Amino acid sequence: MRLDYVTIFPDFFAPLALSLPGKAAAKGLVAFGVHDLRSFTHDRHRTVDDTPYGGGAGMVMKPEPWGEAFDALLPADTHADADAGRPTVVFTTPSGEPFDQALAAELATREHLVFACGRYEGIDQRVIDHARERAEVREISLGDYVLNGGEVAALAITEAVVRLLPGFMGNAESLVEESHSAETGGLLEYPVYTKPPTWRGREVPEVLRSGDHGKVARWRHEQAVRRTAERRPDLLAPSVLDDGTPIVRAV
Ligand code: 6GU
Repeated sequence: MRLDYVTIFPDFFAPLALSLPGKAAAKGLVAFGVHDLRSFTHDRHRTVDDTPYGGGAGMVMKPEPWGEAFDALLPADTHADADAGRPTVVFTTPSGEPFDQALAAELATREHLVFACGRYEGIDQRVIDHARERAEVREISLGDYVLNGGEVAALAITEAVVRLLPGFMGNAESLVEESHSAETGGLLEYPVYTKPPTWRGREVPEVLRSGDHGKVARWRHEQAVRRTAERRPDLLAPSVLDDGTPIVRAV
């Protein structure tokens, strides 16, 4: 997989050389390219923003540097209605579709991701519309809060995607059991413990030291359901229909 980043803050992407993404690059599983949007400007001040048409606060990112960046990073060839095999351009924006594990898994199937990191009040809409003629376009948000720019979001999405690539994780099982995987029914992870058995007066739950694998599995499932109900009730299947009728499941 190839991943490119277009940004006015290339230094934000230094961490790609570290940790898991860095190891994946060293193994040749992924290749990263970081591109300074200002290198696609031609004026003395390397201008990337301007005032919004229609008025209002803040500045909007100008279309021309983005167009040149896409000319450099995307094939000119357009198969307007066939996304298969085209690069995917990810615009990081608080007004995008919410990022989740399913979207990470979908992006992990792509050959080429290009992250367009917006700053200021956003990017001229024509840039997004133009990109759709040359690539699959996804506008993605990390959640319902506002970051100053899309760089940190692009890094977060990268880490979630790259760790799903075959050959990336040392232990494939830790991919299966973790929070939000479809395999655990979308429940949050149960609490985990390691040695010592007593630490600062706190004991590891007895069941985990019982050696009874069935009992351990049941305890973990119960803990996962309890945690999910408390912290993320939205992840649990509804227990009543819209009209209030209880849903009864066979156990
Ligand atoms: Cl992807 N970008 C920005 N700028 N803010 C965000 C976000 C993305 N997701 C949540 N807030």
